[in-house]
Amino acid sequence: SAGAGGGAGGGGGDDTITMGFAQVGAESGWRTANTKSIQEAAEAAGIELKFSDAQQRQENQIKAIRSYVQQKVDVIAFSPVVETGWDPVLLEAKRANIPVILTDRAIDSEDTSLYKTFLGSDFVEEGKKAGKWLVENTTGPQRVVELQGNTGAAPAIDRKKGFEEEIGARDDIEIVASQPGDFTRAGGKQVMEAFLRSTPNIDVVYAHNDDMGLGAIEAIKAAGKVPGKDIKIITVDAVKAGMEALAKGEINFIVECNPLLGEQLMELAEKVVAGEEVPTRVVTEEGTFTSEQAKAALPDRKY
Ligand code: GYE
Repeated sequence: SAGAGGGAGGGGGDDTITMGFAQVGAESGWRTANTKSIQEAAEAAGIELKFSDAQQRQENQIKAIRSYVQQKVDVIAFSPVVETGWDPVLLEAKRANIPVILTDRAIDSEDTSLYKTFLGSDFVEEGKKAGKWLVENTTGPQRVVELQGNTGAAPAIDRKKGFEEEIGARDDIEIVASQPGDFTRAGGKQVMEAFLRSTPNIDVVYAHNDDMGLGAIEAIKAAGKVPGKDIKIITVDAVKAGMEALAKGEINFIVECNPLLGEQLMELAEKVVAGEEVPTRVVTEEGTFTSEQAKAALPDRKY
């Protein structure tokens, strides 16, 4: 189905699948790797991809989804920038009989008929792994500052929740400040600079992603302190720049979050378009890294 004879894209006529994908943005190394994975997997599967970047704004994502409905794509996939507020636009897709796949991030809606499946990580579990490391690898009082992802995003909400659950095991670990740094390096740096001015005796930074942790490293160095030693750093993602900082000892522990979802997404899309049953939840498998493990893993790291 090379599109000969009037199949002007948009899911009509031939058997080429057209997918509309509404991406969150390009805020982090994770997101860049995720976008690349989706574009490459679509190409490999022969799926025609319409791709949009919402620059971390929900209204842009809603507009993109609406335009995919108008273009009558075969399937819509998106990674919701925040959890709430999706019902109206997803109802439009449902009424147009266009299946929706959530990828990477979930939505908060009572109506589970609005999407076919959700492919992505268990963010609560990631937060727990971060908290568990801190509980098991430190002694004595720990004053923690937290750099959150963007307000209302599933990974920000869940990574906070899982972390808090685990550190509850120790009375002497306390989150003394917590602010959103929007999953960006610049955001992490700015919030960390403010924390260093306002909050005495910081022992630990818990950043919801590598990029914010890398921004925090810059702020800590600028304040004349040694990242990884004077102030310990725990992050989530395990992108290359994060792993390099971990190998150097500037980050102490990283919880992995796998961005390479493209192939699984295309497989799910093919099934959903063919009307086959798919599981309603597909969880990504992932691990954690210490500094030694980062050194060993880096040479083969793809992103
Ligand atoms: O951890 C962060 C990105 O939704 C899992 O979004 C994703 C998160 C990822 O900006 O780096």
